[in-house]
Amino acid sequence: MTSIYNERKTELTARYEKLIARPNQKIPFGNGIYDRYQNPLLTAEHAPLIWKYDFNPESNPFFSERLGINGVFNPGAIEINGTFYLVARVEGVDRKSFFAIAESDNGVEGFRFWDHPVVMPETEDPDINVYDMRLVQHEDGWIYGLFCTERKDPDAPRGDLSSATAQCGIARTKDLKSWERLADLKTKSPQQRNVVLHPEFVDGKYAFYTRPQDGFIDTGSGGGIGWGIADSIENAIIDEEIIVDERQYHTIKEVKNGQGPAPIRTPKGWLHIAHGVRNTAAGLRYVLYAFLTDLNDPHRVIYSPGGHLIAPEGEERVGDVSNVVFCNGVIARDNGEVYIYYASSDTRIHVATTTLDRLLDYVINTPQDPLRTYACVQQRIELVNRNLSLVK
Ligand code: M1P
Repeated sequence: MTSIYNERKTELTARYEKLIARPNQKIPFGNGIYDRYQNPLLTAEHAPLIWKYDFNPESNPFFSERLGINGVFNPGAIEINGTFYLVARVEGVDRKSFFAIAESDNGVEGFRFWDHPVVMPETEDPDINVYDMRLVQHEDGWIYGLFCTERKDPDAPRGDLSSATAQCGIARTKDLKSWERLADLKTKSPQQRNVVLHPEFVDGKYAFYTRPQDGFIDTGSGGGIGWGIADSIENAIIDEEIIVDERQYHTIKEVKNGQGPAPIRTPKGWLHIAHGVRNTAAGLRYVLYAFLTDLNDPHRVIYSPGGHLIAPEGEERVGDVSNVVFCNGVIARDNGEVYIYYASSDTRIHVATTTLDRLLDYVINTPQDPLRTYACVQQRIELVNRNLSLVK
């Protein structure tokens, strides 16, 4: 028995260390807007062995998994003193998600989880599941983590064990290690997901991007990326939500959309990355898109390029929830580099790197979706004709 224990532990440890040390290269010749990388940054296999195995040979003679990990995805992201931190959504094989922090020196490889997952305090109404943290360094000095807290719908009919309510949990920290849980955000919407704190005060108040919706999955009469103001963060209440970016028929955000990470302040406006969802015969398809809002009026869209910025490709298309890319973490460095952390198919985490200049060029110079085939063809013919006059 001890030999099985020793053999498996030694081999699995070596494989784990090799995985963490694996270099990651840019995939050459991208679309000019950003670069993808060969390997995902974090997967279920990146979960430390001490999270999964009982290391005592007497109680675990076969060195078998005791608490398996199903997926690692949808991370919040922040840079502190030159180190890149991801607060990943880690999903156990029991379907419950929790948060855990992984760090890297360069943001594209070498991410290693801390030994202990985040201990997120509960409110009086305990969360059944928590996920998708948006990390925000707010100008009030705190780092906030806003996330989805999910509980069983108290009004679900007897026997319905699937209906749930999603709301926005709020916690804050100074060091990513100890977290103070605040009251959940209150809005008039029965469901909230993809809520994000704006990094600056607006007229001395806290501003939020929201996603009001009627059902847990379906937006119903709701949807769109909303905007609301709260006097306090300790007991945040939004009385009125206005819609910043609406869903639209026959676009990438027809079924629903949601703010990604907190927007990035740029000289030209607030740069947003969001996700849009449409339905297909094969189920929902999630892609990422970008838009720019006014610096002094962060809920007013000033540029809105048509189509997606990132769509699932290759192995990204397959996973627990296939045909999904989702982003709730971005790092914009002082030197102009931008690291977009996105997850594919609710399974693994990737990075796309670019610069603020490239993203602004994309957002400002990419035409809007003209919403009709005829107009789309006209748009493309104009491009072709301009190009032909240049190449002749
Ligand atoms: O499964 C895809 C995504 O679905 C939800 O996003 P949304 O609320 O926009 O539908 C979230 O549960 C997200 O975590 C998940 O990746």
